[in-house]
Amino acid sequence: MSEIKALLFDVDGTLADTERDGHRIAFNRAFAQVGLDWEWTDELYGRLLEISGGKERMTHYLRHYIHPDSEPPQELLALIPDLHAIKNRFYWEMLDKGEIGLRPGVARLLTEAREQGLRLAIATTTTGDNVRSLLRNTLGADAEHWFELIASADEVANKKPSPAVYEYCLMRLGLAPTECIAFEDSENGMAATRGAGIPVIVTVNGYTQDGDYRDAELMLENLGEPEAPARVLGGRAAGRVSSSVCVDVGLLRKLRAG
Ligand code: XBP
Ligand code: MG
Repeated sequence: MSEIKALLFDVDGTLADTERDGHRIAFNRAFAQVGLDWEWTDELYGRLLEISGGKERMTHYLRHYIHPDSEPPQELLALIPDLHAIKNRFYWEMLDKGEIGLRPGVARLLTEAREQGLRLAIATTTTGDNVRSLLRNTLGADAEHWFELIASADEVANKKPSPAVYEYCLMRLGLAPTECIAFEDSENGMAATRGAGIPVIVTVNGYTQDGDYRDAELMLENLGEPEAPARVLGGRAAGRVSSSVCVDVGLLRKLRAG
């Protein structure tokens, strides 16, 4: 069994709960700013999250919810890139104001992994600018340099569930899939890791908790903290760990040892 050399992190939903109270709000502000009466409620956004990528999500909404029976007007389709840029500006504003924090255990595990010499990378379908803004505002000015690689929609066009972003990480890091562990929060994310052959730990959130994560090593409520361990909800290795855990490098090595 190979030794763990790198941890690969998804961003939205995994490092932070950015979707419901971050991107969703920012999308709605962008719609209002350009005079569209679209409103993505909490419930609707949960359904739209099936589509990875903000531009793809808006295009899907336009085609399937606003114009289900005909081709949407060209001017609306052409507006999507601008809407996405406006949405991201509202999103950065929220991050700059400190309105979005990291999920439990994330800062702790990243810090410990660095101390133990593990390599770190990001594998996301959002943009590099969004990742850097989140890292800067939650972990500090130099946090983007904690990661040897930020693989985002800027580098890889095919979004999750495609394994492309994880395959790109493996290629850039020069590692075999079994030398890595990925962290994801959703079925699309897990499918991307599995397509690349990388073992995955899934920390679910309100939008993703009903998914099927039997192929994950562990399905958890979050990464846990020593004083507040996270409940183990499923996964292939669930029988080999306690009913609640704090995910640290020791636990990751234990999982790997089988
Ligand atoms: C999640 C996504 C993204 C975000 C919005 O990415 O699918 O589309 O919802 O970000 P991941 P953008 O979980 O892979 O980090 O608007 O930049 O796409
Ligand atoms: Mg995610």
